[in-house]
Amino acid sequence: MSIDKKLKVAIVGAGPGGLAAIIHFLRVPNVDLSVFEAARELKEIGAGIGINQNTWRHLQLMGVAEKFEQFFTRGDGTKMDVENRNGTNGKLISRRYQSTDPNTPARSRIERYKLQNALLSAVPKGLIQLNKRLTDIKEQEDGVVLIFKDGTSEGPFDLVIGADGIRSVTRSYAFPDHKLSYTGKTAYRIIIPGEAVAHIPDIPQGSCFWHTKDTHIYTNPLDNGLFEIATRAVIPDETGSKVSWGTEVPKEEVVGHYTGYCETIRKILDVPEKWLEFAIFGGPRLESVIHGGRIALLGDASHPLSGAFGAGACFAFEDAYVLSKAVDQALKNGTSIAKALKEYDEFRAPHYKALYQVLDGYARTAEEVKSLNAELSDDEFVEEIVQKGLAGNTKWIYEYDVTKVWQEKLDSALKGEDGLDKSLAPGVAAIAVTA
Ligand SMILES: Cc1cc2nc3c(=O)[nH]c(=O)nc-3n(C[C@H](O)[C@H](O)[C@H](O)COP(=O)(O)OP(=O)(O)OC[C@H]3O[C@@H](n4cnc5c(N)ncnc54)[C@H](O)[C@@H]3O)c2cc1C
Ligand SMILES: *[C@@H]1O[C@H](CO)[C@@H](O)[C@H](O)[C@H]1NC(C)=O
Ligand SMILES: CC(=O)N[C@H]1CO[C@H](CO)[C@@H](O)[C@@H]1O
Repeated sequence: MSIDKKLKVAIVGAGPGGLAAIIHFLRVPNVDLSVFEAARELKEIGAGIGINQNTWRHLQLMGVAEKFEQFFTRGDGTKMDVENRNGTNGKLISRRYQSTDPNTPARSRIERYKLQNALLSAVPKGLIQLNKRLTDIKEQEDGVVLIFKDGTSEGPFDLVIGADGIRSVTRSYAFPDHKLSYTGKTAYRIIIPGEAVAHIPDIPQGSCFWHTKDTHIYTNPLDNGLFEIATRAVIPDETGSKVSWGTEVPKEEVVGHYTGYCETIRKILDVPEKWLEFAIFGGPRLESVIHGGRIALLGDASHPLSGAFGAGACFAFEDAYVLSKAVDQALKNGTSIAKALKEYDEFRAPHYKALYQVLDGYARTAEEVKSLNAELSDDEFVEEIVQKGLAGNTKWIYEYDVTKVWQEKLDSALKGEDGLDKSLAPGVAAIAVTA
């Protein structure tokens, strides 16, 4: 590619991952960016999203953390962070208070649209083309062509980034054998005014997980006086009709799954007349998320973790960062985009693998506890699970600083195999200062 020709990059999807990709790729010199989003307008579904330490780090990196009032809030040691309770009788299993560390913002949970608005504030107006639903992809010698539902096509592009979420059309094209299926689990979620539940006794002051053997419920006071409820239920889909995401269902479809819970929960669940239903889908784990040297997946399009770890947006941010850095390096090195994609793939795969191992560990823990202690009561079971696994060692996920790890990779590449520091060699000096 000649110096004066810009790299034509297309991003498909403007969710958290796509927006982060926009922000990071705008920082890469010599990129001509196009963004296509299926929605007619950018609006978020009524749900909450957790902002953990790592998410804050990325919001800072993207220059939008200051948009959040919560970013400036520091714990004074008295504000409750998260509790685990016995869902059957409400008994406290564990409790953590918000950190007093002046260097870490409070862990907080906000409405999703706020996250979207903050990211959008860093995106030039008009860059995102709305009402552009990708339906097909064509690979040509001169690049990748995107075909949309409205009959138009765009391209060719030198790089296509599939940030089109769990039902990614980009993924279906790149990995035709990858099929999503219903996991047998459904989430019901809703945000209501806090005053609607204020009269109910024993409402926890912070996030709370209420556990029983097969399901759990998550309650959480949000900012602005709102109250969020998120539940999980095991619901077989005999008719194969579960395809919905965020559809409205009446109260009657929800409360029946949680009759075994304590009174506080039953009273809380009785308040909303309508809920949003999220049937949870999953698919085989992809070892590689790139295709043909010109297509890369990120976020839920690459690894839909269905809300596990409450950090899917953050994983998408990490992906976007690494992909942009790898492409930036390729442009500076004068190497191919295919090489950048390979680097992206090789950098991210071990991280996702480690996440999947945690999930496998959870599944094993639940099975082990069940098989070793068949006579355990529901509540003892819950206690064991929480102690052993669910509240277990996932700290590294939230402490993971992708910018640092990426820099370490660069640094070690600059030191030759003989161990000598080559960073001052003329050819690579420029990289060292601009990385
Ligand atoms: C129940 C549940 C709870 C969760 N809780 C949390 C949480 O607390 N914290 C957290 O960080 N994460 C959470 N997540 C995960 C988080 O929602 C996702 O990981 C995150 O939204 C992924 O962002 P994304 O940009 O990859 O995909 P998405 O948010 O799905 O965005 C994809 C975008 O692509 C667009 N699109 C789709 N198809 C096309 C097409 N064909 N053409 C053009 N555009 C298209 C969509 O309209 C959308 O705007 C949760 C997930 C679930 C299921
Ligand atoms: C660019 O050069 C650096 C330093 O030599 C190297 O580590 C990296 O793998 C190269 N990346 C690409 C995409 O060419
Ligand atoms: C461990 C524990 O406290 N379990 C309790 C959970 O709730 C049930 C039902 O109220 C009690 O019987 C358990 O003792």
